[in-house]
Amino acid sequence: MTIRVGLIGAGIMGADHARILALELPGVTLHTVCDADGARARKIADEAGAAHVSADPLAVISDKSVDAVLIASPDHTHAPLSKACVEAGKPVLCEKPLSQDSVECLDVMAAETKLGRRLVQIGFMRRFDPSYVEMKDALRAGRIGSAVMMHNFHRNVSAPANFTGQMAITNSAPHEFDIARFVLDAEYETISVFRPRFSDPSKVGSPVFMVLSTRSGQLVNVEINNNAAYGYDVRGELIGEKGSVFLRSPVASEIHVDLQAATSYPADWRPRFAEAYRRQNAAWLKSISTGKPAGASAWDGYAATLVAEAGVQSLEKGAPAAVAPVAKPKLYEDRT
Ligand code: ISE
Repeated sequence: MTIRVGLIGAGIMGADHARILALELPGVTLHTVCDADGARARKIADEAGAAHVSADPLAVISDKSVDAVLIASPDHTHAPLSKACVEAGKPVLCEKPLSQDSVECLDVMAAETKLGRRLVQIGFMRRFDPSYVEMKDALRAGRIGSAVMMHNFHRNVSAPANFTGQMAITNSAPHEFDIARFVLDAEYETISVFRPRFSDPSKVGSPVFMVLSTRSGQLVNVEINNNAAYGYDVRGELIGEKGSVFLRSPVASEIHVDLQAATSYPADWRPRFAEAYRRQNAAWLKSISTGKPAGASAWDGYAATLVAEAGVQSLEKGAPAAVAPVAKPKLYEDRT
């Protein structure tokens, strides 16, 4: 049995997902590639061996020969398309963030609750990254004692062309909001966002520095610098009462020349998280076969969006903002 996937969005991440499904994972066929840009859809479909292209996401979702849907279209389409998948009874892997508006996340959860089944997995791929997995495992095993703090650094070479407004907080930082919450197994209470001096303050995606507190008393800091210039660089350290876990990024080689030793940085997130994406997508396909949800749920998507919203408020007001979630629906009680 092969799972026939409809891919919505053939941009950077859509193309990467098409490649992973076509070349790296068994038991899956890329059935349709859908994009508003027909030539782009065709190119990605040809590269990945997909037989069909489309410009209509809703037609892909309702197509009876599509078993599951992968959404990698622009952020504002994520929630409505995920909801349409749930209403069509189809499993969906939706790129992060689920939405930039927490009310839309509630809508998706309401659709799942009505159905009585979880069909949405959010593309928080760091949950599958070996270095974060080891961090969480070390904490769970008691090796570093109780968690006290977590430092997070997220640097891009330059802000993506589609960045507007506060997307450092609403598009980039959700990765950290989710992974820290996942590693610590804790919910946030407050967030404070600060903006340091930057030579071009009007530049979209200028840096932000955030401090979050959890309901279990830990502090989490997050630096987002979408215009770090030198490379794609994600760092992190979890501090426990008896020790700490420091993330290592995969580096294949180190060059020694001219009296120096050097390693290189990737230009974007795909090489850094290649293994995480592959494991995430494999887990998604397995969850479709077994019917047992994997990875981040719509509730996790909501949690990240809610804290991002509070972060934007904090930046605007220049004061800490409270993170106040709705009661967790029963459907999301089981953590994966
Ligand atoms: C982008 O959307 C991603 O998801 C990347 O992982 C992240 O590094 C980047 O900052 C986001 O804009």
